[in-house]
Order: sequence, then C-alpha cells, then structure tokens
Amino acid sequence: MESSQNALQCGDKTLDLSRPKIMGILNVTPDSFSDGGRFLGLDKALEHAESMLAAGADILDVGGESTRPGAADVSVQQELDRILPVIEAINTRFDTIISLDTSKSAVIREGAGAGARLINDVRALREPDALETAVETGLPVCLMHMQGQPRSMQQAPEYSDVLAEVTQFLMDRRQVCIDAGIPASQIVIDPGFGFGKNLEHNLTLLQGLETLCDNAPVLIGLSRKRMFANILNNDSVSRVVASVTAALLCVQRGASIVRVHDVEETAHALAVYRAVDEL
Ligand code: 8Y7
Repeated sequence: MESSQNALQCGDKTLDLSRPKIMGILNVTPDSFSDGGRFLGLDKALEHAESMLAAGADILDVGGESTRPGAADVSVQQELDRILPVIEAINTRFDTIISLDTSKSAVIREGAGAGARLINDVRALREPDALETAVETGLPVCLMHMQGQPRSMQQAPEYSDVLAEVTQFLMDRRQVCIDAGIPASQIVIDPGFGFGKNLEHNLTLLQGLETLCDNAPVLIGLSRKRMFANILNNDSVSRVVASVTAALLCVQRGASIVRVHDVEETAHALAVYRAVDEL
C-alpha cells in the first residue's frame, strides 16, 4: 500500500503514518509494579510515560488487563480503576496520543471519555457491544489476530497456512468494522505475534508481513516476547536487542506502528533506517 497518504484521526490529534511510529507500552496491571499493584503507582506510571515520550514514543499504550499467556481475567471495574486515573493524568501533563488496550465495551466508552485516542483490541472488537461502542467513539481501532484465548492459546496453536488464515481473519474483521460504520482509513491490523502462535508461526508471519501490509496499516507487537528466548536458546538473557532487530525487520516490510517496551533503543534503530531510506 502507498502509505504516504495515511493518517489516523485520533480525536483532535492526527497520527501521520507516512513514517513508522513508535507505541510505548505503559502497563498498569498489578504485576508490573513492585508493590503488587495495591496503589498502582500513578507516579511511577507518569515517570515511565515521561521517559518514553522523551525517548521518542509517538503513542502510549495503556492497558489494565494482562493478556499474557495464562493470565487471569479482570473485572470491568478493576480495569477502569487501573486505567482511568492514568489516562487522565497523562493527558493533563503531556501532549501525546493515548492508545487503550482493552476488549470491553464499558472500558472503551469510559476510556475514550477520559481521553484515550485509539482503541487497541487484542480480541478485534468481538466482545459484546465492543464494536458498537468503538463506532460511537469515532476513534481509530487496531484489530489483532489471536487464536484461542489468553489462558490457553499457547497450548497447541495450529494452522494449515498461518499467513493466509491470519490475513483472512483480519480482512473479515476489518469488513465487519467498516459495515458497522468505522471508516476504512481508521482501521489498523495486527497479526498478533505470540497470540496462539508457535515460533515457526511467528517467523512465517514476520517473513510474509509485506503481504499483510498491502491491505491496511499494520501494527506489530514483538517486544520482549517469548519467541526470542526460543531463538536465542536462553530463557534469562535480555531480549532487548532481539526485539529491536525484529521491530526493524517489520518496519522494513512495511509495518506502520511498532509496539515496544524499549522506546529509546527502537527509536535509534528507526533513525538509522530512516537516514538510509531518505537519502
Ligand atoms: C500485543 C498487544 C500485547 C500485540 C497489540 C505483550 C496488548 C503482550 N501484545 N496489542 N498487546 N499487539 N496490538 O507481550 O502484539 O506485550 S500484550
């Protein structure tokens, strides 16, 4: 796809996708704070937000539900309690675009009301009323592919043609969203690395990412994922360099947004890519 005309209208802000963008991951789930999440560390979240913005993040992805393999479900109220104060505080202090990582209709509604400007749904708006609510917000959406549910998705992922099946699912969901009233230009798709995929599935998707990018702007999330422990044959070594390398490979194949923990390192890699690309 010719990406130079692409932009997402994120409420009052425009996100230009003619150059790759960095989405920094801001977790507000209890397991991401050393105090066990009792007080969710609003100050810590703000500090983290500030450092990611200084390092070059274009978007901050706020999520209150852990979707890691095996994670437990959280209630609507728990999710709201975690994300709303963070969204409000970030919008008060910083000029950025907040993405909201959720699948729940009520969280989409309240989160948008609090100032979230992009809906990032690993369940591709398949939960009850999620699609209708997303339409009402007028915000852009990221639709992700997942095989199974977080609790069990890594047990036995199976495909006959992973790239074709993931692409078909995303194009089907994209059409459902368009039919429901979301403009095509507001829809981002994501192959969902690690969500019901083994190493070979992930690598096949990365290798063929260009074909997915022909259909719509693509967001990828590979940051620090388990597949790097498998590639590196080491469970305890840092996954930062591997993650940055993989993000760059995705950008080379046409990805528009990379969702990462390590914003500064990723920004440096993209700066080199851009310097060569724009020569
Ligand atoms: C992804 C994601 C996660 C991803 C999108 C993790 C919320 C697991 N991964 N959202 N979320 N794409 N769009 O390891 O790959 O970050 S959570």
